[in-house]
Amino acid sequence: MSMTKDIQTIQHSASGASIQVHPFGATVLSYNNGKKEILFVSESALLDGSKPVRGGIPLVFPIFGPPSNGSTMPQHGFARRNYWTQKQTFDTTTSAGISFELDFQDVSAGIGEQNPWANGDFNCKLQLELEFGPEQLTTKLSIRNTGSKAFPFQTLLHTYYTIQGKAALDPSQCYVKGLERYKLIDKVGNAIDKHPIIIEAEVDRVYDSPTKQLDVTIGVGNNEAVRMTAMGEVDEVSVPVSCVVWNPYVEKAANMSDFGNDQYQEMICVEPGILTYDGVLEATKQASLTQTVFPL
Ligand code: TA6
Repeated sequence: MSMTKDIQTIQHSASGASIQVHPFGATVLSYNNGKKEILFVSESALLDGSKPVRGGIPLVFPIFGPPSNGSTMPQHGFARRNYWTQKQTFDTTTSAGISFELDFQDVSAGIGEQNPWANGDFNCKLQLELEFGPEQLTTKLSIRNTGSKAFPFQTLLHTYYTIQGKAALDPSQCYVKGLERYKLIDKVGNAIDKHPIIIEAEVDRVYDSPTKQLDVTIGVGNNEAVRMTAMGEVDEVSVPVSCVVWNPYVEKAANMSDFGNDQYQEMICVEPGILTYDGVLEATKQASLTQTVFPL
C-alpha cells in the first residue's frame, strides 16, 4: 500500500505494453499496447492535483455532469479530484496491472455543500482495478456502500482517445459505430441522429442504452480502430450502460485553459456510464462499471 503522489508507470514485461496512472483521481494517463498510444492527454493538462486531469480516463462519481437540487458538488463529482491509495501491482506472462482505493473518509475535495455527502449521510469505498496487455486494457471501477444509508449515484469512465494524424474531423478516420439503436440526448442541440457518429461541429451527446452491454467501434485515425465494450452491475445484477460522445470543437476548445486550442482535432471522448439507473446502492452493497478497450 502506497500513498505516493507520483505518476506510476507499469510495464507488461512479456509484451512491452504499458500504462501510466496518476494517483490523483487514479487517472489513467496512458495505455500503450506496445505499438501505439491509445489515450489522449491535453498538452496543457495540469498534473499537480489542482484540477482533474484533462485527458486519459477521469473517473466520474457520484454524479455525472453538473450538480442539482441546490448542491454545490463540482461537476462529475469527487472521485477524480482526490489522491487515491495505490494497492497491488502485478506483471505476469499474460497481463499486468495495478489497483487503487479511495475511502470517502479520505476525500478532502470535490464534495461541495448542500448535499447528503457533505452532510455526512453517505459513505463509500471506491476501488479501481486495471489489467492490460498487448490486446486490451480493462478498467473496473467498484463502489461499495460502507455507510448505513442507501444512496443514488451515477458513474462514468470519461475516456479520451487520441486520433492519429489529427484527423478527428475526417469522417473516414474518426467515427463511433454501434450506437444506432440507442436513445439520443443531445446536450448541444445541433445533432442529427445519424450513424456512424462523426465530428463536424461540437458533439456532446448521451446515448441511453436499449441493452445492458455496450459494444462500440471507434475510428482513431491512420485507418485504425479501437473496440470498446462496457458492462455495469448493481448488487450483482446487470444494469444498462449509456455512452457519452464528446468533442469540444473550436469554441469550447479555445475556452478551456487546460486544452490546446487546436487539440479538438486530436481526440474524441467515448464514455461508458451507469447514468439511467434510477435505484439506490443499499448499505453494504457494491456496484461496478467495467470498460475494456481493444486496439484493433
Ligand atoms: O463528456 C461530457 C461532458 O459532460 C461535457 O459536457 C463536458 O463538460 C465534458 O464532460 C468535460 O467536463 P469537465 O468537467 O471535465 O470539463
